[in-house]
Amino acid sequence: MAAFPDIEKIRYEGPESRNPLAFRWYNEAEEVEGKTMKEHLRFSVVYWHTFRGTGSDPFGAATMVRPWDDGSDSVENAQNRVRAAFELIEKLGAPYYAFHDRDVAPEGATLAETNKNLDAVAKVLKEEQERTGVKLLWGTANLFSNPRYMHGAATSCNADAFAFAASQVKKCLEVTKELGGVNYVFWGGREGYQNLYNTDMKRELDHLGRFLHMAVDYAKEIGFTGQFLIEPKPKEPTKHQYDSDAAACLNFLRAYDLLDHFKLNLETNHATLAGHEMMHELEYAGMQGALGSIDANTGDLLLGWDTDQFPTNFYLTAQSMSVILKYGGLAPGGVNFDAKLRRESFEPVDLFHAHIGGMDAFARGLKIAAAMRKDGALDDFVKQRYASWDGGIGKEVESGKADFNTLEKYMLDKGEIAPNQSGRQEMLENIVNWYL
Ligand code: XLS
Ligand code: NI
Ligand code: NI
Repeated sequence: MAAFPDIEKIRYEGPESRNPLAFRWYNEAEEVEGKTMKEHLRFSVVYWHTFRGTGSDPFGAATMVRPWDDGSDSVENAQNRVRAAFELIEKLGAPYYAFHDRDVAPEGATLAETNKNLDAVAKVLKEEQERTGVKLLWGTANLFSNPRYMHGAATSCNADAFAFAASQVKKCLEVTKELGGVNYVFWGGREGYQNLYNTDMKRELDHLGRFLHMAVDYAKEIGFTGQFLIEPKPKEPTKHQYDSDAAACLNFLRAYDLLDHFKLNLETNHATLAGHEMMHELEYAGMQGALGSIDANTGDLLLGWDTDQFPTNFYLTAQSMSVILKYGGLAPGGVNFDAKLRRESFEPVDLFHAHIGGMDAFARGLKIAAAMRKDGALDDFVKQRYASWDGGIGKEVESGKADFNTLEKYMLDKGEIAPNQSGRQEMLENIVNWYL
């Protein structure tokens, strides 16, 4: 039985279309900078929000009661849900999906039973992947929901929690490999702390480093070749999350000699929670060769938590895509909609509206970014702004020829610096608006 019987495959109808169940910008075969939109954007649907989100919040119960879900925790129900999920993903024309082990299959009474449940659901995931051609962008282990992880997983004070988490990641890596996953994500859910009075931070970080090395070793052992990604996020659920932003993650990876094995999965709402724009996080990762993938969503300026809304703002997507294009794209990563419906949007069709909006926003952002890059208005300005480094004293500094003595001599002779020039921020902001 179809989960979405009234909805047909979503088609591209162009910017003039007034059909809310059609794409106005996402035309998967359209080429931009020599690649199709499908190749650039590599859209992915998340299993957790889209198929396990219920709309419950601390003030009220579930609002999203799905007709295909019997509400039980049975393996059979989990398998049926997979079929509904793939119907949606296929009708959207998204080439990828992503999951946590615990979203797709119920936890059993023992680890062995839990693993068995996961295998039973993975079998249906594989069938559906083969039936539809939809692929797995990434798998990840949920190391934060179960109360056993109250103090963290790899950074728990309880060594058994570390061992359990390791077993869970081991299994999840095997399943991700079996399903042909092209990445594997580590989001440090409860890897952080609330208070230093009870926390040995150095010891916890050493353990996290060990844990990730073990994961690297195990991937090698089983021949999993997908890209490993760390997903930064500050202050939620713990006050001090260890992976708080791109810079903190890269410093950690460097300190524990893991830089060669990991890139970053950057999420828009996490960037803003960290006090950064998404563009900053993308640029920071990109310049260090660590731009892996993105969790595409948006926050709400008036609310201070991870509201995980679908992105609809062309300005934001154009900014993101301009940095992504600059660093040569995301592959094998993608644009993963780690986003959820508002509690009031409880009907199945809302899942389509949300994804259509997100996909169109990124397609439009891609076109805007490509148009700006073609004209080179910003690039030329930036290049010209740093022209003093292309020759003379600037070049001597950059090439390592100058030192404090030569610089002092240069300045004593010259007396004062060359006049500064305007940064022209307002003009540049206006130029960006030409393209919107
Ligand atoms: C939570 C994170 C999470 C990761 C995957 O805030 O975004 O959903 O993407 O564990
Ligand atoms: Ni995320
Ligand atoms: Ni998030």
